[in-house]
Amino acid sequence: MNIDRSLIEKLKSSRSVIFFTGAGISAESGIPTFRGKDGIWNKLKPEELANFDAFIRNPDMVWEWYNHRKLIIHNSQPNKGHLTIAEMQNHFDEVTVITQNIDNLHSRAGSKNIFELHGNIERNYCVNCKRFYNKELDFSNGVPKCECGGLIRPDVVWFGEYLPDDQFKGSEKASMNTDIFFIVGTSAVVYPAAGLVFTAKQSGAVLVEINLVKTEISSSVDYSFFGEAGTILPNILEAYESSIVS
Ligand code: BJW
Ligand code: ZN
Repeated sequence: MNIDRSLIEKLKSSRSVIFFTGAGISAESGIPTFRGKDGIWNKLKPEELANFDAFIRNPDMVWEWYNHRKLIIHNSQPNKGHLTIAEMQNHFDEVTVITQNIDNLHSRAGSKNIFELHGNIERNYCVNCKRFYNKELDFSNGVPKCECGGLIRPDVVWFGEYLPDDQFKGSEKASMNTDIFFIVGTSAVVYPAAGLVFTAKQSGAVLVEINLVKTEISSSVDYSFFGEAGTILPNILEAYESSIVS
């Protein structure tokens, strides 16, 4: 694969690198994406599953969906894309992962500095008293309830809900101070997460997109790579490493 010389030169002079990731980076681990060719939302309606009103209306259905996805995630492993991003920590002073994914695979791959914009499927909390329940939940008597009687929900961000303030503010600050901003495996249609691309651009970062197809932000980036993240990321790292030794 041909990696532009100018991108490698930019990487060589970079101190800080961000990887902004979406469902596409986990696709090669066997976790379905939301949109696109094999996206789950070709079959299921997001508004019926990923919002609070749907949960209150039909908690069984929403929990069934999350338990199904939990099982897939539990049985999956980080792929070459996640592992290459973690390996970048050996090459740059500051490597930040900003992920929209809830699957924990960046952490399992060894990335240290991670902002999770849409929560994490391993955590749960009571909708009433907000107490956290992070151990295995008991579904033997229907959907799990808190000691206070409230419904327990997954700690993820649904449509119409605010993103965790610390995770979003931290991501914004990092995006304003980075040399290179990689956008990997996201359709970039969900806001405010996708807005970070423009925060980074306005702050002077070089934008690099890796995706199977063109997206909403493709016309705004400096470099585009079309293909699988698990192939392209290792190729970029390899080209960078060989430029250091030569
Ligand atoms: C590969 C690959 C491979 C495949 N290699 N690539 C109108 C305009 C603007 C905004 C809005 C609007 N109306 C409403 C809004 C706001 C709304 C929004 O953005 N809606 C738009 C969709 C229209 N946003 C919100 O509601 C957010 N909150 C908010 O705005 O708060 C303020 C507020 C509060 C109160 C009132 C009003 C406002 C919250 C958004 C929460 C999103 N939640 C979800 C579910 C999380 C939990 C869970 O996982 O179950 O987050 S939705 C879903 O989309 C999930 C994802 O994180 C998110 C983004 O998806 P992502 O990651 O980009 O995946 P895909 O599937 O879309 O794309 C995969 C890509 O990978 C594709 O491009 C493939 O080609 C590629 N790919 N394989 C490389 N191997
Ligand atoms: Zn409670």
